[in-house]
Amino acid sequence: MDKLYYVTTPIYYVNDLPHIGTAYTTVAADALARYHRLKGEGVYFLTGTDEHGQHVARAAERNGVSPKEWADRMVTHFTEVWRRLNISNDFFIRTTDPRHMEVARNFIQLLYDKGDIYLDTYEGWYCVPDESFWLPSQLVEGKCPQCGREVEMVQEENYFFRLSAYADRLLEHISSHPEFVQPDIRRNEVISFIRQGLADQSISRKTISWGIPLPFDESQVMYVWFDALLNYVSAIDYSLDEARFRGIWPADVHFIGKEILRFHAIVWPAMLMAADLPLPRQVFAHGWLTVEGEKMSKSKGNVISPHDLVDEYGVDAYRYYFLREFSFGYDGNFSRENMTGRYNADLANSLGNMVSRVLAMVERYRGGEVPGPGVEEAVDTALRESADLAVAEVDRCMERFAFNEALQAIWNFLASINRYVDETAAWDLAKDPDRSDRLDTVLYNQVEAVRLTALLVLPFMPATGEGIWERLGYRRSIHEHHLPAAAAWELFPPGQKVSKGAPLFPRKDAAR
Ligand code: ME8
Repeated sequence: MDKLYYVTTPIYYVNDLPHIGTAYTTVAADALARYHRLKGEGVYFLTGTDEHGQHVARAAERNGVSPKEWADRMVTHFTEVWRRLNISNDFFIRTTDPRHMEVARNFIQLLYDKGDIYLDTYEGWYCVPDESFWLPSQLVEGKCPQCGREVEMVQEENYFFRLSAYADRLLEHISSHPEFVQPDIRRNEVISFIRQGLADQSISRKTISWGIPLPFDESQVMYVWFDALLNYVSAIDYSLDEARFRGIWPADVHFIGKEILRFHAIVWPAMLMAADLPLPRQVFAHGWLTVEGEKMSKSKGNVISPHDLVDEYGVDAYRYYFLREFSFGYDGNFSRENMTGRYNADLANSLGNMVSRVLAMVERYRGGEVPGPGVEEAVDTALRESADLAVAEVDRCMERFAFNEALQAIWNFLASINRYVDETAAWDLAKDPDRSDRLDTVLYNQVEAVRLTALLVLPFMPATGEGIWERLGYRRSIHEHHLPAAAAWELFPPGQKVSKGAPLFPRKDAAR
């Protein structure tokens, strides 16, 4: 069997509720996973939660419950929001899963046995919310250089991973595999960071008890980042089921936010090299979203829950907006006005109205039964060609995770369909009984274009793809059809009955 296409999101800390930032990565990974399934490939899509560490222990304490109880309570917010956003993950990993803990212990033991782990004294700063160690020289005005919050002095005997020993190999790998860290700006950042010299990484904590005990020294627990990174291999049974592991690893892509690049593009590959495991094919770091121009933060009270937006716009409009509006890889700014504008222009008008118009015409002129096509004219050829172009272009864009460009290509096709509907003017043809054959062809082509639309939007807007498919009268699921074969023109079976159904995206009042 072919190796599965393996895509991951970061595993999110259970302390924060999921918000539009965490959902951004997850929705993008979902669209990618669904696109590969649409192409008939086997896919493994992983997300989950990061549950150990000092800040989780402290939050639990503040709330008067054990860390595990706290994690159990918080994790339901994640599973619930992913269900609502129609996230099709194949597994949900929790770092408190006994299997994960077993794999993490096997892994660290292996590195210890190979001599890549040693005991030393750590003295430096620690940012608890970010769970990151910092050297005095790295602090910015005495605060965490990452998040600007207070840091704490840590002085304890820790185990260290010989990260420095892998610097040359890492540089070599990144240089000879330009696709390994993307986008290029992140790749350059990683290269210059490694060139400055890598310090060995503390990978255990002595004064913390909420974590995975080290197998070779039960008085210490694994550093939460070492533990967390291992989720990518524990979920697929590294060291437990070799055949399963080899059928999925290496990851095709780890989607992450740019702030956790170093862990994924330096520490993680070095850990894998130390364990003699193949490296992921790519680490792709996307940008950060702001809200109405500001960084999201609990203290500002501007954190947006996906639930609120889904209540307001619906799940597919949510997914569409975030993938269409922002260029994956770069920072972006969320605004409600902008989302409403896109909803009305792109979804209510270009997509929703077009589907309704086309199906209403088949109902009106042919009692809902789609006629067979006749002789092709130039305008029909142009429509068919724009469909082919969209299918090819979407594939090229998805190859490089350019979700917004893929959607742009689909919307170019929708513009062609709308043009075709206007130019062929079925309503005029319907008045002339001599042009009945031509009307058949026009109606058929319009429906065929709607069929392709359903397939193309499916990874981005699964419920919409399914909803259009149903309106097209198919009994078998859209998920049984795969690209590129299903994109061939004239596959719609003449005689099948379609129905207009309810509007897909009712217009929104802009004055909200
Ligand atoms: O870092 N814009 O978890 P985390 C875009 N547990 N993406 C955002 C975002 C924003 N404003 N805010 C968060 C951790 N994200 C670790 C990861 S992985 C082995 C361990 C997304 O809960 C983005 O993907 O802080 C970012 O990398 C992630 O959430 C951080 O989630």
